[in-house]
Amino acid sequence: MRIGIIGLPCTGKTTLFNLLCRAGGAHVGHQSAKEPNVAVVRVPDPRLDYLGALFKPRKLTPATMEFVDFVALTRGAGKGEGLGSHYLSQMRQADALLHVLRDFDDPSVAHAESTIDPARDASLVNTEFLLADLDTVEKRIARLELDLKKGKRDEVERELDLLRRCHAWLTEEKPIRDLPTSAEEQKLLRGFTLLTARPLLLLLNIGEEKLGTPNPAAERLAALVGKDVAVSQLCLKVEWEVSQLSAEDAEAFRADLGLKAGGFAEVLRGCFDLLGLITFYTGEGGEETRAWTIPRGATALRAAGTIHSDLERGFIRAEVVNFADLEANGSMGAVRRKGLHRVEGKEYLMQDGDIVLVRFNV
Ligand SMILES: Nc1nc2c(ncn2[C@@H]2O[C@H](COP(=O)(O)OP(=O)(O)O)[C@@H](O)[C@H]2O)c(=O)[nH]1
Ligand SMILES: [Mg+2]
Repeated sequence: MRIGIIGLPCTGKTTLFNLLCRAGGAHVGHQSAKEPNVAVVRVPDPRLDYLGALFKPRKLTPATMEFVDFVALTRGAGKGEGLGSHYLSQMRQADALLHVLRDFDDPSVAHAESTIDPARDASLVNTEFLLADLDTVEKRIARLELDLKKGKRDEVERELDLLRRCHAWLTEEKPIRDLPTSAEEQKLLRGFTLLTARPLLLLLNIGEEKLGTPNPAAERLAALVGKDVAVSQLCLKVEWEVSQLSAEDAEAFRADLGLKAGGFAEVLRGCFDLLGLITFYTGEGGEETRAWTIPRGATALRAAGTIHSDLERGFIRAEVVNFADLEANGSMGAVRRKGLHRVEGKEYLMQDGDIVLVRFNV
């Protein structure tokens, strides 16, 4: 899973990125000046720690998420101004977008717009994405119409029909994530890599003075929450300060400010939930016990494919125990004696916390 951190200049994107690196012990990759920074962040996971203590594998591997610190978006990016199209095409590779919105007032930090207004900024970036998507859809329609003349029929017509619906939808300034589609069309849509089809987390970077008080900006943004859109808030400046302290001091500091305990790891897990990801586990009695990430609603077959393409190709069945049952009973043996283990087929919808053994043909 790759999460793209986006936003206007000086909103706190890089601060967030650095925090995630600290929280998750990340490996940072940086290819060249034109490429954004990438961090592979280990997702803190108490359930995995529990499994590690129980299964005693040689290796315990947490789920990871990639975070990309994109350059700032600016007005006109959607029409390809500046390096707009280059960066937008990189953003299309992200599975989800995390939009950092400035909601702190600090005269010493420049702002791209003249006032602090997160709802306006959210809609500004949304507009650029709508324009960029319209452009993508128009180009694809033009290409497919040519194909049609060359005599390719059924498939092309199906795709054209969907693209024309996308076009009308975007023209009405509506994001593609809200477009009603069939499961089959969903698959086609994924191939279009449209920005407004991506799940979106709006993260308000609030000023210290707003900590612990009701935030009108958050309430206004709440109106934007819908399918695959969530809103969250953080004071990145304070989070950064806390991250510099020892664990003990950090807890005291958090208690003082009335901040949620548990640190930034908690927030990372929050993103995870908001973005509709679930975790499953493999490796009872093996060399390695490992946590994996898949979207909610993914099938056992897809889970198998996440582990290895061989498992997807040769899939026979999945043997499943849910973590909650394991924790309640204390051992896999006890779970089996109670008949709480299950045998599931390809179409089984994976549940968060499933511990899976995939049987497959080589
Ligand atoms: N006052 C205040 N400053 C912040 C906060 N978050 C970030 N900054 C400052 O804003 C500037 C830009 O932050 P940065 O993370 O580099 O923004 P980016 O351009 O979005 O990557 C830096 O000087 C940060 O120290 C915050 O919550 N409050
Ligand atoms: Mg930056």
